[in-house]
Amino acid sequence: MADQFENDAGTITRVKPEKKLKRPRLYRVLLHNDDYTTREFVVLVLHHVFHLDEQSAIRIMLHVHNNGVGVAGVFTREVAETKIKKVERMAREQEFPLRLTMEPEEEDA
Ligand code: TYC
Repeated sequence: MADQFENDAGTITRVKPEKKLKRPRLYRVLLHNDDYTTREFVVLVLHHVFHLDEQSAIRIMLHVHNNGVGVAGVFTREVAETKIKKVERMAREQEFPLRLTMEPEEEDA
C-alpha cells in the first residue's frame, strides 16, 4: 500500500490521502417575466444587484420579456440566495411581483 510505511521499530505510519479541493457548485439565478414589473425596475435591479452595465442589463431584461425567463448571473449558492432575497425585497417595496429562482449548473467532469 503506497500510503502506509513501516520504520525499523515496526511502527506503521499511514498517510491519509489528501482530500481533493473541489470547486463549489455554481448556481444560475433565473429572472422570470411578469406583466406588472416595469422594464426600468428590472434594468435597475440588474445594474444594482448583478452589477451589469446598462447595455447588458437592457439586453437581459428584453430577453426575459420576450422569452419568459433568462439568466441574471451565475454564483455560489450563498451569493445567489442573497441576491435573490435582496431583489425580492426591493420588488416587494414597490409592490412588483418580480420572481427569481436558482438552479445548479451541470457539474463538469
Ligand atoms: N414584462 C414586463 C413589462 O412589460 C417587463 C419585465 C421584464 C418584467 C423582465 C419582469 O423579469 C422581467 N413591463
